[in-house]
Amino acid sequence: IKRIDKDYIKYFQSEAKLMPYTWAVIRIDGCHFHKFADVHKFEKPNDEQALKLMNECAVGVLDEFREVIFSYGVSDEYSFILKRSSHLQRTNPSDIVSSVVSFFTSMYVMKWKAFFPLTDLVCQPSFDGRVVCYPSTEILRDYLSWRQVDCHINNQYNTCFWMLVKSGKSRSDAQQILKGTQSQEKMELLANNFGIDYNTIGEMLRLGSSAFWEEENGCSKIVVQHCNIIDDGFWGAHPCILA
Ligand code: DGT
Ligand code: MG
Ligand code: MG
Ligand code: MG
Repeated sequence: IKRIDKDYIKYFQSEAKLMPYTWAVIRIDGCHFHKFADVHKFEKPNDEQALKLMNECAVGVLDEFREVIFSYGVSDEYSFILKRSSHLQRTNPSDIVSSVVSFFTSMYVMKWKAFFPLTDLVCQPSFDGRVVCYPSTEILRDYLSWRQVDCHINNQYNTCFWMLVKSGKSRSDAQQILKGTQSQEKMELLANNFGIDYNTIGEMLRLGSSAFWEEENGCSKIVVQHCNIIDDGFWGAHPCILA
């Protein structure tokens, strides 16, 4: 048997590391979930069970990867924030991302029936993932705000779009009606045409979901809340998360 110098082979492995003392964010996103949602007949624009399944998987990730201190999810994506001093930050980024992605995906499959008892899982869900390091808490907060603003904009648009379509408009007509409209106009469209006060739509749909560790009566547990993470209020009430 030919003997191979192991150091020589290892030389080809990339040793890129996460930047130390930064906030590392792993964001996973469902692959082709447009199709996955159609195939499994997810409700439009939002399927509450599908979102709750995502939240359950996120709770599983927090429980398994104790370096994750906060997570935020919307639609088919979830962002996981690693503690700044996390030992994971000293390992290879691809190890962390692939571990979280594979754990999340298998959890999604394992928990499927609990959330969709009447729907068979007929194709494999898969997720992609990436990790990005943010050098300051301020930039991390901006990142989270960006995701929550995205949630708001998409949800408002999709709510209007599907109300128009369900009321008999064609998809292209609905698109045309909404083209260039501002947030306020969309609120008025929902109120005037459908009697819907946008602000009364479920918090999970409007604000997305945050899963994080919370201290309660002396013991820590993972909670899922639907709160405003853009304003200072939430962070002021939970100073330990980004300490
Ligand atoms: P990708 O990420 O490039 O592989 O492609 P997609 O199709 O996953 O696109 P993405 O991630 O930009 O958008 C998420 C898609 O997932 C969106 O087009 C609709 C679908 N989706 C997510 N949540 C729901 C839901 O609650 N109900 C329905 N009907 N569809 C959903
Ligand atoms: Mg994607
Ligand atoms: Mg996707
Ligand atoms: Mg997505």
